[in-house]
Amino acid sequence: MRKVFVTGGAGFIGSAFVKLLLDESDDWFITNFDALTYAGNLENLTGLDENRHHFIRGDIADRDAVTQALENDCEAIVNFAAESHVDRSITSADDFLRTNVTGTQILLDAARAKGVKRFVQVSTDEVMGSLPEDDASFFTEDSPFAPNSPYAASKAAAEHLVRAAHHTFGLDTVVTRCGNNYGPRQFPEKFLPLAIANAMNDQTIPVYGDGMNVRDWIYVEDHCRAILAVMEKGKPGRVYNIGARNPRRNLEVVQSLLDALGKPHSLLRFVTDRLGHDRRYAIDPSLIEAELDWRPRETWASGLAKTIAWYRENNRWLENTRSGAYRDYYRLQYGTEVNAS
Ligand code: NAD
Ligand code: TDX
Repeated sequence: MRKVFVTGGAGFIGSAFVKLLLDESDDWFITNFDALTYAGNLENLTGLDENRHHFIRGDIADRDAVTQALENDCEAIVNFAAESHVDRSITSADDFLRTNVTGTQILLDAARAKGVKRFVQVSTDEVMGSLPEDDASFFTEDSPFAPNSPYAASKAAAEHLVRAAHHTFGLDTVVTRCGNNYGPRQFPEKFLPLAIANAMNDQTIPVYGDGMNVRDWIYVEDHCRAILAVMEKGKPGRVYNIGARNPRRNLEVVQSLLDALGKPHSLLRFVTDRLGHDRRYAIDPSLIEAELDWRPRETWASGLAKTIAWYRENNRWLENTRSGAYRDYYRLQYGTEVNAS
């Protein structure tokens, strides 16, 4: 068995990656290390093969817990664990620094101490800041760092620590930088599942500013296949941008959703803009396409249809995540109540 230590595997992308690994080959044994914050959900992991997947509740910023959980002879650490929501980082950056920065360094130290063969850091396009609105520029692997939110700054800091571990200690590291993921099991603080949940409940959808901000959208399984390709075939020390060549304005995203759900555009509400809101992200994925022969499988239409179908069929999952603390978060963030069905 090839051992992989996945952190944050009870979250949105991490759980999709765990499922993909288990589906792709019988060779993998996964230790899934996750603190189960508000974003972690054991319901995301139901039905997995217990002979090949072992869940440990633990915090990547807790050195002793990491040292205890990480076995020798691991093929790779794949680090998904993070505080991941930009709006929460604007309210308070404390948890972002602890998990995203300190946690990453603790994992890097543990990887060296236990002889882990490869360290995969799951990063984000947001470390490169915002592109100009009116040109056709894209982020490449050589784009300069320019993080604009506390979240992006914490992910940029983590990338610097990964780079330093490679340069100083010769640790085999690879970094992936992806854009906006969508798909099943995404926590409904993020724009797309929030919009789906609200629309399904005939509640208005808050669109920040003028709705003309551009995000580059990718179906979560396509992102996970790219991470797997980088884990298995990426060059040591390299950064790989991941994108499906699918940049879209937020307004267009909501309108497509409402059309697909058969709901009126009158559900759309412009609200006060996010502080420091990045205007445009667009990713050039040429390197991973050429070097690792990776391509996305889903189109925007097919990915969106699958996503909507999943939320329709999993209303219980959605309403569980929208209960309790989510209601307090929503009230604080939007000044209105969650109107569950
Ligand atoms: P998520 O918020 O859905 O899940 C994060 C997971 O990490 C949760 O299960 C949570 O319990 C766990 N976690 C948080 N703090 C932890 C800690 N201290 N120790 C152990 N576990 C902890 O996030 P996501 O959207 O699945 O994102 C996963 C990764 O991908 C993050 O590193 C994020 O920066 C990156 N990323 C996300 C996107 C996106 O569109 N969602 C795009 C690019 C990159
Ligand atoms: O209520 C909202 N209204 C709105 O207009 C929310 C929550 C968001 N938005 C806008 C802000 C963004 O322009 O929609 C866009 C997408 O917002 P988010 O889902 O919060 O994602 P974003 O800020 O773009 O960051 C995401 O992509 C990069 C992930 O959350 C990060 O983890 C990832 O690194």
